[in-house]
Amino acid sequence: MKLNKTQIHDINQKDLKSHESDFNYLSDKLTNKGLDVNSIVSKLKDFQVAIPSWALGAGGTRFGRFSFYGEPSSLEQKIDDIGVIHALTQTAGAVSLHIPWDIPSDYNAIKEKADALNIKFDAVNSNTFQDQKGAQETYKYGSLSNTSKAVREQAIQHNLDVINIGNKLGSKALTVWLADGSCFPGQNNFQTAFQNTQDSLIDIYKGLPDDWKMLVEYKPYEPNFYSTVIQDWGASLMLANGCGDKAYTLVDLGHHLPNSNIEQIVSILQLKGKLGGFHFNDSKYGDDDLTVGSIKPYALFLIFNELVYGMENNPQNPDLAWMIDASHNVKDPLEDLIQSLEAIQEAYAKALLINQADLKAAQLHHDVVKCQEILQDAYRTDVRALLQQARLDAGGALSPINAYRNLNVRNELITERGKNTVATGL
Ligand SMILES: [Mn+2]
Repeated sequence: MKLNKTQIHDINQKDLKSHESDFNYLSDKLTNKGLDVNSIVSKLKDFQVAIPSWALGAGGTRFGRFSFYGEPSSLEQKIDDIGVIHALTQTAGAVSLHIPWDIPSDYNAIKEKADALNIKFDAVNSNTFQDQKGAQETYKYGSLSNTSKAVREQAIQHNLDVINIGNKLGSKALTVWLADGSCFPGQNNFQTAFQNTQDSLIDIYKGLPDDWKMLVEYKPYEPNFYSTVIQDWGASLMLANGCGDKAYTLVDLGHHLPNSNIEQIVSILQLKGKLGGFHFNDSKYGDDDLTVGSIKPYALFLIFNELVYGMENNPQNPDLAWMIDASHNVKDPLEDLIQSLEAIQEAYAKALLINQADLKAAQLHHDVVKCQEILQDAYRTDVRALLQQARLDAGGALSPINAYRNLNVRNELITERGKNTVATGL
């Protein structure tokens, strides 16, 4: 299924008048505060977030999996689905592939399809957290950290293969997330596991093309419940530093212990020029992979405040790889991704409203109340008209969810693909 601009344009007509009045009202208000509304709208238009190839089907848990029907059963169909999301939101102009779940069978055909839908290939993700069909060695007791050299070599080779696949598609980054760790005290020697991981990452790094980045993702627990080899940003940063300039830390919102100050983490990593990528989701308890902004929207805004500050003040930090890393059981996955994209844009837009000069002045005068007023004034502003304007300018939908429903996308997909298709992934 492919949406065209005319369909979206027609649906927009109904809400155009009320949008214009909302936008003009907000635009006047912000302009009076000294903000450049055009520049904010243009930044929102430029902000693109990669959709992971595994989020387009219903996510399962270890207790079950409930399909939403019409799921994509091939990489081609996954790209089609991202094309639908991108046509509506104009924010999802990239895909992040998971290997081996999504190895292209015809590289040129996939590239042409993505090109036609305006979708780029963002970071490629390796998978050494489950055994692959026909593999010689098992990752049951770890991959890059394993005490067995043969296992480590197999895992290193897999990552090199992933780089090779990504290279053929135009990707420029490899994301490494390891499930490696231990479930019980005494099971692993922490130092051996860490050193093996460092040595393995260095071997992978040697195979990285010059214009590529390696993104090292961390996570405190799960699937291992006593220790994880790359458990936090400190471990990730040490490993990245041990590899070289092209290796960076990747922050995933859900990969923190409760109440971690994630905004402080991203801030300091940008200061050190070592924040490489960011995975969006939301969580109540752990790595819940819930829709972005559904549980802690204020925390997301505070993170964006630091990201915006970093993007403007830290030239030593490269452009970030943005990706949604969420997937679950109870929503139409495409609607869920649309909601996530909206929440990301909303937090970004609010952060762009913060007057950084005023905030700095209030900080210098130790005016704590004023500091909070500045942040919360931005947070309490309803910025949805800015998001709508950015989408409208780019040919997207004023309300992507309404348009998705009015165009009957899910029913069309079920008619096209049937009820029994299953997307590859977890
Ligand atoms: Mn992630």
